[in-house]
Amino acid sequence: MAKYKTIILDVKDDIATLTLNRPQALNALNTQVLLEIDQAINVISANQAIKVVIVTGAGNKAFVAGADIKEMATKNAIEGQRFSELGNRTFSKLANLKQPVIAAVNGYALGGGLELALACDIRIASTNARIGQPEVGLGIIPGFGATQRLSRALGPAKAKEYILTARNVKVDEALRVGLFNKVVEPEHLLDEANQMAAQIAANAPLAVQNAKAVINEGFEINLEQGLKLEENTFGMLFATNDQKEGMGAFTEKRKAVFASR
Ligand code: CO8
Repeated sequence: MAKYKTIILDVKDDIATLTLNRPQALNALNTQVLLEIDQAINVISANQAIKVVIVTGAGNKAFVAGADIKEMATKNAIEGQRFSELGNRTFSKLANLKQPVIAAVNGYALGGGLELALACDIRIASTNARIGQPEVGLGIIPGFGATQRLSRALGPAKAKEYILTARNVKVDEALRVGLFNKVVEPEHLLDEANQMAAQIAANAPLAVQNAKAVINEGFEINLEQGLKLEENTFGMLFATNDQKEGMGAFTEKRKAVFASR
């Protein structure tokens, strides 16, 4: 089992919870955190038994208060670019993980923190969450994906408003614009995330993973190509035991038991 200093990876049954664990720095993302997230993704990806992943932050104040400003403060242009590349590589790997990922946003999700949440598939937030992209107030632009993922999520006008004003956005607004799927009281956040994870985990794993992959891929290609990809993947799933089990269970009026084959 890998040893981590800045994150906790906890696997219970078929759900993995990855907790960013630097509460004294509001879970800010430094190089070590990003490298450990990358390691954890490798572990999760190799474990067939894990069906869903939850990402959250330690403590009751922050999911992630951004990239580590103290580490970034002395970087030159080359080092800044390298840091952006590391963040983008790590978050794209998370976004492309075959298992679905739920962000449980338990407080501030600013800068790199919102970018981490945007790399997740679903975002559930606690009522004390605050999001924002404060980078232009620090003399930089978002560097871990928001110029691309926030505009794909919200459209360019809203993404530009958030990135150019750098303002903090409260939960009601984030829910209204569709950045959060759900908002719950802080004490219910992890339960809510686990409930949704269990609901996903009860479905055919290959179908769940392919649905995620086809939706993701659809953003990179045109509609015709996307529909073709859907048809091919739909057809491919008829060659799985999960399809036989799922439809067999329906006709036999029993609960399906999926073996992910
Ligand atoms: N980096 C490093 N340390 C941080 C960060 C951060 N992003 N955020 C908080 N901390 C530290 C504080 O310095 C403080 O440490 P210490 O006790 O040693 O002074 C501790 O966490 C607690 O923070 P506060 O005392 O500030 O807590 P408050 O409750 O008063 O305030 C806030 C909470 C409002 C969240 C405040 O901490 C804050 O504004 N933090 C910075 C938020 C921010 O600007 N984030 C964006 C960073 S930039 C970014 O994410 C860019 C991503 C892409 C990078 C591309 C690479 C080139």
